[in-house]
Amino acid sequence: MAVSPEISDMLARFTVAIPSWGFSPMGTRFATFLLGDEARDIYGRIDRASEVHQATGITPGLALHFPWDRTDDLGALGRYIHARGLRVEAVNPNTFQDPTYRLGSVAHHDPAVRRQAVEHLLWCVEAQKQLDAPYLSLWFADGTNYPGQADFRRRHEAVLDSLRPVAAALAPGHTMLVEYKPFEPAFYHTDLADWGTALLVCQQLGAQAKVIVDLGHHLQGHNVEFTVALLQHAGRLGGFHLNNRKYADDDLMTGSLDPYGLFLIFRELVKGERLYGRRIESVSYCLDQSANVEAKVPAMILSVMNTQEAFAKALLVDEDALAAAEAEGDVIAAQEVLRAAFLTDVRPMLAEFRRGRGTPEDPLRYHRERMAPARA
Ligand code: PSV
Ligand code: MN
Repeated sequence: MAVSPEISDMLARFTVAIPSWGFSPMGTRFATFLLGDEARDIYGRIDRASEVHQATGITPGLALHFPWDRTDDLGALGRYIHARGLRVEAVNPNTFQDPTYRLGSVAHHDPAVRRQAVEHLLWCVEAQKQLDAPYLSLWFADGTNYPGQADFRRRHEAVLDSLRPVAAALAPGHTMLVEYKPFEPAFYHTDLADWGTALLVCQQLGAQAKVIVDLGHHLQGHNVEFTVALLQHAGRLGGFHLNNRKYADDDLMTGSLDPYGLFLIFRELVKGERLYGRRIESVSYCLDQSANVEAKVPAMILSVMNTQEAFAKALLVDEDALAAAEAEGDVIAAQEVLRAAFLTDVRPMLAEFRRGRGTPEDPLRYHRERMAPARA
């Protein structure tokens, strides 16, 4: 299949960031199975992200999580990352592990705990500047487990008060991403429960605050592509945490269970650029998955391939034909247009695209043949 200049240009602008935490030992509440490819420290995590980039050619960005990735010398960390042809895409603060955060962080009833959380967030803004990471990616485990445990409105105001100085400290051009999640670890309510709550908070924090959509953070049946379209329409779509869910925040490999859903999300993004001028690279795409029974590097590579294929299929959607079908009220014709794009085998097109850039035509095979034996 010949790659048109427009498609080739959009493929070239599409990158996926790799989360450092995805290479750490992972488990469920029941067990952690070690396969031997887990990284021991941040340098091992960077090395594995670099393997993913060598195989895929589209994953130069790295998402760091602090304090998990903390080192004595951020400058040295940045140099190590750059020396491997990578860059830092996102800095993720962590205000959910310290024992003081048992009842929350930025929404906590105790101002001293909120101050501790804000200090860490501000440290992360400095790290973001030093590492030149365009995104500060925020997720808070804040919430309650029982009715009456805390006052919703007070907690909402506390979230805003805590985040205002953080938003004010951002460098020009940098973006703060606000992630929502309806439950876990809090099970009665979370302070940033859904895209509406996240949007409400972003609207109070200024233009640099945008919503990040983690594909695993919706209740059953949620129409994610609708959320994506509306957030983009409001100018508040900041990024994605890519994974696949079946029940909840399962963090399975992206595109492994519901490739059609992923395609529909990318269709909205591609349409956003083609029809509304919102460039696809103005949004951050970052994997956020956890491999419990599969090897981590190939799991990342496969997720990147699934993501790139869903994106490539979305590039093939005939929006003119869809608009005509809508104007005619022809529901079946609209289905045919989407089917035509989704059922296209884009693997030859992507192989050609990769060949043109001098990157491996089949990333997973490349990894299996060239890189995996090197570690064994
Ligand atoms: C929370 O479930 C989450 O999706 C957030 O993005 C965290 O930063 C990440 O997982 C790792 O715990
Ligand atoms: Mn996430």
